[in-house]
Amino acid sequence: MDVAVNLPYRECRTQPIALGILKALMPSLHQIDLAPKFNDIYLKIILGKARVLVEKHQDLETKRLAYILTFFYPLEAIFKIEDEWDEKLHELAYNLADLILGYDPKITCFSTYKNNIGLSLLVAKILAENQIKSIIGGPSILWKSHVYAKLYPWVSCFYEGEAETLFVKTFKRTQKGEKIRMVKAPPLLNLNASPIPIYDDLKLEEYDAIGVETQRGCVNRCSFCNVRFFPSCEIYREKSISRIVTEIQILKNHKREFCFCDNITNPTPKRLIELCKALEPLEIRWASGSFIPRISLREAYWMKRSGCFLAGLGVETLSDRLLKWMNKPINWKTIRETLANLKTFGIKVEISLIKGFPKERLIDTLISLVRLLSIKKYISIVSITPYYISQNSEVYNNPRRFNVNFKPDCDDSITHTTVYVKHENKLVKLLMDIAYSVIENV
Ligand code: B12
Ligand code: SF4
Repeated sequence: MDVAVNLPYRECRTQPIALGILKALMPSLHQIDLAPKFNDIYLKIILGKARVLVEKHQDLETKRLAYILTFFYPLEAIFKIEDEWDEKLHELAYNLADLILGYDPKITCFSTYKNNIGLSLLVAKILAENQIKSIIGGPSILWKSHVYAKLYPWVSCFYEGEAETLFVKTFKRTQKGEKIRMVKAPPLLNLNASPIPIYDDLKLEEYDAIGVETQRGCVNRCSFCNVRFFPSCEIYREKSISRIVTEIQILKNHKREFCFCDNITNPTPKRLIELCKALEPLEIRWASGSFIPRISLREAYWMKRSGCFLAGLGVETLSDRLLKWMNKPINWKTIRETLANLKTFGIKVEISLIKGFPKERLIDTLISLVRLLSIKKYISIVSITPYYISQNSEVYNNPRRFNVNFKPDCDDSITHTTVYVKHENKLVKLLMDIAYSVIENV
């Protein structure tokens, strides 16, 4: 039986939607999500390797550390075993391959993120040694499938873009024994034409919430983000409200908690209110991690009425100066009002911040700290992500504007990030680190 697989490490709060779409397109595929069972062990291996590398390379700008900082196991480990952590990685890959072999597939389709692409390549290699073909797709295959095809000859096909348009054709050609190597699939123009995902082989009850897409792409242009260059996010598209309702009606037989797996859940107040009004009669509970903190009292009211219990806000910083550099369409006033409005209706809030954006000065960090203390009562969780340069983002395309210098040979084709040189005053850096450690514990 051919299989569609998701390997660790992928957070298991929601089921992998891509596997649901692959099954809907090709019902004979069996879905296997190995993340819930193996995430912990894989994370332990990544962190073990990270410790070794940090001790070995004091220079935090090395490529290998850039990988590790984004939970990425160094790809060299596919070819050579250097220490006990590489050994553990290979042992895990053999275990995972054994589990997949138990289904006796001829073709394995991997859905990959940058966090599990290395492991997926390694498992695909073991499967290839057993004459099993593989197709690898997902957001880790962005626009450089030709690089992957050259580096990893054992993979039958690297698939760039949305499965809806060319997956079935690609699968059938692979089945016939054609050597395709790579596919650049065009985007699906009408998102309502994406099939309703089927999760027959996954236990949806095991996840915290059921993930649903309401849109793809994003209407904003934040300077640190490259999402609009993702083959699946180049064009902003929305599912119709009635289509979203149909999907949820089917899935709510399994669970009543939902999570919108979007880049942006509130593109406009009109769309958000329409969505909430349509969700209200369904009597579900829902969350989303992708809100722009620009939510009025009326929107907050409808969010609550329709069952919203958690709003994740892309705040990034509380300094207006830095928000302008980030080209984020918000400011301290909209952030503060949004938090108060959500609090009025008892919606829990998680805010995300970026640490170390190139234009960040000590004063910005201190402003964030002081302001955060003043709004502490509105926030349940603060999550901080260290800044790294995403290729094709505005910062990457205009490094001079952001005072960024790249190292030679600094583009990484696999993580789609870039290592850069930062000229920092050590004392300033220390003070910023202290401020962020306070922010983290607010
Ligand atoms: C929801 C979401 C989350 C949620 C839930 C994830 C989950 N379910 O486990 C949460 C909040 C937990 C999360 C966390 C993180 N996430 Co996240 N997340 C997303 C988001 C917004 C949607 C994912 C989704 O379900 N999309 C819907 C499905 C249908 O899209 P898809 O998987 O891309 O599949 C389509 C195609 O890619 C293709 N396809 C997919 N698989 C396959 C396989 C084959 C064989 C083929 C042919 C085609 C194919 O067809 C599908 C249909 O068109 C994406 C952004 C985005 N818009 O994709 C980021 C994204 C996936 N996350 C990302 C990251 C980096 C993270 C974090 C590491 C962030 C952090 N700094 O901590 C963490 C940890 C990730 C982890 N270990 O799980 C990155 C991944 C980057 C990359 N290049 O791989 C993305 C792309 C965001 C970004 N712009 O950087 N995330
Ligand atoms: S950071 Fe979020 S809001 Fe900004 S462009 Fe990227 S996906 Fe859109």
